Amino acid sequence: MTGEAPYGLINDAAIAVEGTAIAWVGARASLPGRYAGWPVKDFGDRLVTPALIDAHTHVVFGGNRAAEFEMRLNGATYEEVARAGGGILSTVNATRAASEDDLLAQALPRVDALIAEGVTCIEIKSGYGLDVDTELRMLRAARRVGQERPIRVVTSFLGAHAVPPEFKEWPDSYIDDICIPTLRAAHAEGLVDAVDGFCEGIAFDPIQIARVFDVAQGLGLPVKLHAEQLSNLGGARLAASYGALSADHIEYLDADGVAAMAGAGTVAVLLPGAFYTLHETQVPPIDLLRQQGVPMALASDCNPGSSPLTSLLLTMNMGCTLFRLTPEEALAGVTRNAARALGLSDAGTIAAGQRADLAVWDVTHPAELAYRIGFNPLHTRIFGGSE
Ligand code: DI6
Ligand code: FE
Repeated sequence: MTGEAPYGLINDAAIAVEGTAIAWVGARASLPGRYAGWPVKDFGDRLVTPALIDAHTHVVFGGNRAAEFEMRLNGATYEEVARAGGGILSTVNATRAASEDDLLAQALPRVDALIAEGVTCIEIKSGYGLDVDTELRMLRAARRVGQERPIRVVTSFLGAHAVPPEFKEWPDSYIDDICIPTLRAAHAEGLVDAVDGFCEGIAFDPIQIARVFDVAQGLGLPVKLHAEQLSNLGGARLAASYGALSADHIEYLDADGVAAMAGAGTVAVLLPGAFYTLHETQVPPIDLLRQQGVPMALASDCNPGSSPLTSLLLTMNMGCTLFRLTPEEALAGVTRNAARALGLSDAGTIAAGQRADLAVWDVTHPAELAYRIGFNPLHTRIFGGSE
């Protein structure tokens, strides 16, 4: 998947893998002589792509929200759901009540579903603890996912996800007295690869997010932001001003925000699972992002409320059907641009020097990956050169 052809496709290709990395890729007829006699794995006429990368997930959390899903479909109002203990705070309560082992055990089946579709790298956020101990416990469980399974885990600290009930009237105090000290503690423990926030009327405003980002910058950590999901607060512009890796959701992003992201090289992470689950009708400004050359990634946003989704293939289909991405953009969105959204330069493409993280598919054309609904054509998943 390099070169100029659509998808960078090479027919009758060979990939030389040495240890955990790709050493050479090209037409089989041009394979350098020094690989003669090496062990060969013949995948026939199957398609090989970079392994998939899920660049935005909340797979570590306690409990689920199926009961609230059912209540709403039986006619309960938002208020009734909230009074019955539903919504994001029900996940905070269930996560606070869960041990690190519980959190890990609950996350692994979700991760396994992703792995079964050829995912070899996943971002995992904190943000359902909203207190020091639980945020740290979530991040420790996230790190352990990468020890328990053959998958690379990249963590994001999302202390600024929601205002916890005990700080309902004092969101600024939550940011200064809990969120920021927790970020420092998590960083000191080596648990944080990036810092995220939720910039929204129901969460934190740009001034509060900026306080968290200032600390991230001081610690040398990259930032990213849930921005413009339900309204436009200028979150993407703020994120871009900090050189953010990505701005995520962005249904309500405007032209200024797109220009700011283009200028900063900030990736647009599109989350069609949340769009679908929330019956959103405002589509992200795909044409503007294309025109301005903003790289677009696609991710599951796997979370118990707005996107209980553990399929990147379905995410690709939704990206095409709901957002009108091309199948080629969808594939780039879960490979090359997903890697970029995580700041990874050694993943997401098939090229010499990259990690040998590959997916082999029982399809004849790459468009089939996004085209089918609820079908998994994965043949072989290769993680760091190993099946
Ligand atoms: N945006 C979302 O869609 C989720 N978090 C966020 O920042 C919702 C999380 C939840 O409802 O549990
Ligand atoms: Fe999210």
